[in-house]
Amino acid sequence: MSYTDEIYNRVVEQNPGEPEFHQAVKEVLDSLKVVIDANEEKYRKLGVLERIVEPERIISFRVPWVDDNGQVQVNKGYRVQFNSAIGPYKGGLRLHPSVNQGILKFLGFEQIFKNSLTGLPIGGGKGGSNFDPKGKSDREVMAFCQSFMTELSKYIGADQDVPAGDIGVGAREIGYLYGQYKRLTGLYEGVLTGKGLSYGGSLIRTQATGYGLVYILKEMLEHNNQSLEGKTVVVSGSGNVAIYATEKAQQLGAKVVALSDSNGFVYDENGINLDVVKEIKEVRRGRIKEYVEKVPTAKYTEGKGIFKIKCDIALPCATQNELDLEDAKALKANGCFAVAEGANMPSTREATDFFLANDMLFMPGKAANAGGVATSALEMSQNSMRLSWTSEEVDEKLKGIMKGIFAKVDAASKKYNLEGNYVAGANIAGFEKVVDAMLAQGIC
Ligand code: NDP
Ligand code: 2IT
Repeated sequence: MSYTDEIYNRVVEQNPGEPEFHQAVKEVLDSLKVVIDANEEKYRKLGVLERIVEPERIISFRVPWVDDNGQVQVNKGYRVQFNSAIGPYKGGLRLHPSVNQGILKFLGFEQIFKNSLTGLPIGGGKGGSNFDPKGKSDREVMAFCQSFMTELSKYIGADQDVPAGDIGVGAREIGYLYGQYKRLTGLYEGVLTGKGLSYGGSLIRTQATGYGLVYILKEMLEHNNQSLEGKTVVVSGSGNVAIYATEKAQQLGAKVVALSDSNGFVYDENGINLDVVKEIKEVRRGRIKEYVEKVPTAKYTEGKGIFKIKCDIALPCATQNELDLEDAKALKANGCFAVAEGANMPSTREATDFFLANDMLFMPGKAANAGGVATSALEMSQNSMRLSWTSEEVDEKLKGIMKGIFAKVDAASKKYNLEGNYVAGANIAGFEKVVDAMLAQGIC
């Protein structure tokens, strides 16, 4: 049996009940076969793959807090510190009822290669809780965040592990977490990114994941003699990534016709009015179906089905495995020719394989959504220097980073005669830097 297959079997056996983690590991190992086979003896002896699939550390803890009725609630809290070969652990915190250790391991594993692709000195980590922020008062969210940070603060630091936002964690939550970290440690340092601009945040971080997604999409299209102008785009989700992907796609001349949330999706053939969406989602924390109250010509549909809408380009920006084989086939049948993932692993393995087998342009999340964490690393740099860059400066750096990621992914795919397979390219290019750093640092 090949070394990669052997390690995949070992991961399944040793990590029961963690299907998303198995899925993420399998995709990476399948891509790495061409690299590993050429150096199999050396990599086996050094236990490279055994080490890379095992988190350096997982911290799991109790998060007790008091709700508005005076009732004590208890949630599970986690931080997966996956790999620190190239820098301090870096990755978001997710607050969603579906969160469990397996999901955070998949996200932490993806983060290792994503962070490597940015070219910046950041290792891979992820954390979060099964706390559901939906319907909670600001005071309840603060009580949860303070309790969560009371435990987490023992394990993080500006040069150790630097969390940020993810699903359910935005500016409000980062603010409460930061305030509690400061009270507990007395340190005013860059321990979190995605901070508010008045206390050490970076301009453009809020927009960075969505903007970066569209920047690399543009690179991919131009490289393949296509352009974004005049194209019809479907974006799933309506959170941080979806909103700013829509904004940048519109600025660059595309028409975004649909957005969704976990209840359903809206279709607006005239192009989404983003001011309406921002007011619903960023100000009122409402549901996407409220869009049709403000724009009566738009249509709301309850449930799944956003990828059945006719489009040229699809940008899944909600959550893992939201786009399955049936969706992939519908996209192709409707003339969609390019997909770039704003979310982490939004396409199932079957959908990804379908895109690749049918010559669709496909940029996987670990390359396509890396602009968020890259700008987080820029926030860390600014905090260390005690300086702030202008929007233009950060945006220019972000553009350069996304261009650089496309070039690396493209070059790695060509090096192994897999031109156009950006899944293989991203996994290989991300892996090469991490493994080089790991081997240089000895057995650790
Ligand atoms: P938000 O919480 O801002 O928005 C999440 C969006 O996805 C909401 O519209 C939400 O709908 C929807 N969604 C979440 N979970 C589900 C689900 N189980 N089923 C259907 N829809 C769901 O999160 P972000 O925009 O920050 O994150 C979106 C994706 O992008 C995630 O995969 C995240 O890991 C990834 N990502 C985020 C980065 C960042 O900087 N924020 C960076 C890189 C990747 P609802 O409100 O109904 O729950
Ligand atoms: O998935 C991700 O890359 C993020 N949620 C952003 C992480 C970060 O540290 O900015």
